[in-house]
Amino acid sequence: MKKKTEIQQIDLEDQFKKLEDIIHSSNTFFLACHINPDGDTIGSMLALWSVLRRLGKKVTMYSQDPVPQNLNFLPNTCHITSRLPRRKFDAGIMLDFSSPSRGGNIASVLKKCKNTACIDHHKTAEGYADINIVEPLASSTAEIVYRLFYNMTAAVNKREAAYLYVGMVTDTGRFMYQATSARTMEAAARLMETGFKFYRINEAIFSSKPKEHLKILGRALESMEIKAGGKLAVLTVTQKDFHDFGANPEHTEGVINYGLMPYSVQAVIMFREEESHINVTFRSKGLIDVALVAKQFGGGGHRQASGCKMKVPLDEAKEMVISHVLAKISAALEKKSAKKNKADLSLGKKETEESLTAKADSEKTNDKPAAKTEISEQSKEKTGK
Ligand SMILES: [Mn+2]
Repeated sequence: MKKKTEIQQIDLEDQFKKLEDIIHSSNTFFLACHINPDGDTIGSMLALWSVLRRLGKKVTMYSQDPVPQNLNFLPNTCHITSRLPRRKFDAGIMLDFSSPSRGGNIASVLKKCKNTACIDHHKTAEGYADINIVEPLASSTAEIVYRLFYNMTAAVNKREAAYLYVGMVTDTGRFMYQATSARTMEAAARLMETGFKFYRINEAIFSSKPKEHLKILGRALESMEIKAGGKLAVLTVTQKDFHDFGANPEHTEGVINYGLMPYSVQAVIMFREEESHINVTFRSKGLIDVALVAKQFGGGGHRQASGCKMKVPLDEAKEMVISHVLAKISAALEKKSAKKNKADLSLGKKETEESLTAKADSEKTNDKPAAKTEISEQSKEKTGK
């Protein structure tokens, strides 16, 4: 296990170096974010755009879909175009997506790029570019872009730091999800040192919502079905819901997370009925791997957050997906209880020995607390100097 990570990291450093070389030897860049863009893909793209421009490069930022309203406050989003360029580029860099189709209709542009690179943290990344900086352990693409700049010794300015912070704080759910690491916090800390107003960003992103979002949230919560003895929550948002409030799919962002809130729930599925297909998203607390579930239906993502699209009627999609997830949950529970039984059996043998040693230990450690206080006071004195 450890070996594998090490090999992966050596490869990654190699890929970083290759991208750095391409950045230095190229003049024109095509940057692309994924469809239905989020804070990570937009923040990473803006940061890279800004640094490349400071290096004197010509950079085009492309997003097939418009920048979501809650990110519009970011400076320079007006430079993101939704018109597919026809010209050639020295390099095309794709940010935060695991397969080229997630970038929308960019295939024709990629063909005209001398070199292509992908910077991503999705487990299901296909390695579709010439250079693939894919780090599934990273919290966000922004965290990887931070490392790229660090390796390039490109110091980020206040604004670039804010862009990368946006990517990290959104993809980690405010540094809450499991993918958040000491490395993430360290990167965020270094970014904060530039002095941008992170509280303004947090407020703009997390405390301000369009009323359509709140209305859709209400409907989604009302639709909540609890299954698998409380382990699974299912949320459904229909076309009627969208029509009733003049809302669109963008207004369901973050709604799925409420499905994980009931105490016993381990996983949540949200079905969103769109005009041409059913969008299905998954979240898991870890009992089941929802990246695998999504893959089963042609999608992808992470162990704890994933999604897929299905071209069947809503009822059919629900039936297929829910029965698949229920089977996964019961298999996981069976596996868990088999493991526990095994552990209980071997514990039963040891238990008597252990409780005896524990008793003996507690008898001889009467003076332990005092010793501990002494040590901590000593170290306090030390750090005080
Ligand atoms: Mn991301």
